[in-house]
Amino acid sequence: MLEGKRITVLGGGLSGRSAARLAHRLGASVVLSDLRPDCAPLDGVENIMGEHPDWILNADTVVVSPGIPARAAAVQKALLGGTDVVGELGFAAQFLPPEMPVVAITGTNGKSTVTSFTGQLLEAAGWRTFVGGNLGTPLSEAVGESWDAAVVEVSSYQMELPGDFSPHVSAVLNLTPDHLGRHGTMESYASHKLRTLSLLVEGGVGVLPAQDSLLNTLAESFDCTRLYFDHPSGVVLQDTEALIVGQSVDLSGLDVPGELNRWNAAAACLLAHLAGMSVDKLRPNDLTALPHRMQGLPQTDSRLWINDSKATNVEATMAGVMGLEGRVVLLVGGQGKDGADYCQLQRLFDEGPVSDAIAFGHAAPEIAAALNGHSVHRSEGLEEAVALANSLAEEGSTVVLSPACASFDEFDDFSHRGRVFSDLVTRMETKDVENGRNQ
Ligand code: UMA
Repeated sequence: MLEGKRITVLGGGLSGRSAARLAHRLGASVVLSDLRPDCAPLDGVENIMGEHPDWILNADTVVVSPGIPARAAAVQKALLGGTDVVGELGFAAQFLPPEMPVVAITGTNGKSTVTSFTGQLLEAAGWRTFVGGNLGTPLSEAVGESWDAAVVEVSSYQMELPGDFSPHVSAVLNLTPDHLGRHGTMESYASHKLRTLSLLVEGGVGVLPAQDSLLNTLAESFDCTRLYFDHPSGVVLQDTEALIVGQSVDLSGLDVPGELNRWNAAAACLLAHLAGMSVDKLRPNDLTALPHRMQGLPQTDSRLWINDSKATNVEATMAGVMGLEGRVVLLVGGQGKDGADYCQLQRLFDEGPVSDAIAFGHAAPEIAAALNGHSVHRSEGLEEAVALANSLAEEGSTVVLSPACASFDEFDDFSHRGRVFSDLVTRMETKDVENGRNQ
């Protein structure tokens, strides 16, 4: 399909390697280039590591990894030279069968969970479903296999050079400031998120949160059918069921904790239905959480421990923790982000379920000050925080790690932090059992 074509791929990470392998498989002569001199070479392609020299930009197509901004010198030079320049997602999308339903899911928070849930629902209902994109498996990996549907998490980075990516359903879950270092302004960030609506196939459906007036105003100019989360035209939650365009789906046995997960499950039911699955085949009670995202850990006593390490900003922590029930001990902290407003967390005490918070890591002093007047404890690092939570949490209560901060003061990334948390909880519970606490 690409015989005789010269394709240059910029970035030798997950997505770049996957695009380069795909282009090679389709017959192109491929250059893979990464600024890191120690980037591992790929078989079957020309590897140019340590630089992006000008000559590699003289190609039929330059494929750009999402982590490389469109304003980067190499990308700008390729564009100025008239070369076809496309992001990895758009490059892969042109090789997907046009009739295969593609669901694009974006937003600031929750998009990985809703992507995973939508994929799980379609799989469980009998459709072979590709689940990936920003979530981890590049879309290039979907090409060449036979799928009934693709559910794709889309980042604002991937929407800088979207190429022919054209979903059948596009959901924007929510929008709060993020990635401003890359996009410069909130307007620019928002316009990249909303681009998923402008790319819809003819007759495609956009889904937005009914209550978000900013998103709805921004989306007014797009000429597509619109449905809404939290609205009878799309999905509403009612006690133990979700109404999907008016049809009931039972959520009474949902095994993922918290009100936020109930919403995520309901949203996923709507998206799976819009992909073409009939509502009566949807089984949300069998959904399992993604690691580190409101993930309930195996219980050994009547207390529930939740790993929400992926909550790296205040909004994500508010959304996850506010919907928990019973008495909640919150572990919050890590490496603070510029401009974070920890005072918002007060609402978790005043209007939400939090009885005690344990602030840990670099941001602990700032968080403790913002929560002055509430029951806030301080600890150096996560290990000490877990031990303290163990002594504070009574029978029947919930302990949630939902840090509202980045992890880099103590860990490699959020998943490292989440794994350490799970290990600490397991070790502590084993010790408790040995010491007779749980007998
Ligand atoms: N590089 C260059 N030239 C440059 C800049 C970088 O060669 O000018 C090289 C780096 O040296 C590095 C490579 O590019 O080797 C990294 O590429 P990348 O950052 O695009 O990373 P990938 O491994 O390809 O992962 C990407 C997404 N990463 C980003 O968007 C930053 C992954 O999302 C995604 O899972 C993966 O593709 C598969 O689709 C991660 C992410 O953090 C999870 N996303 C952000 C988020 O969720 O907030 C948007």
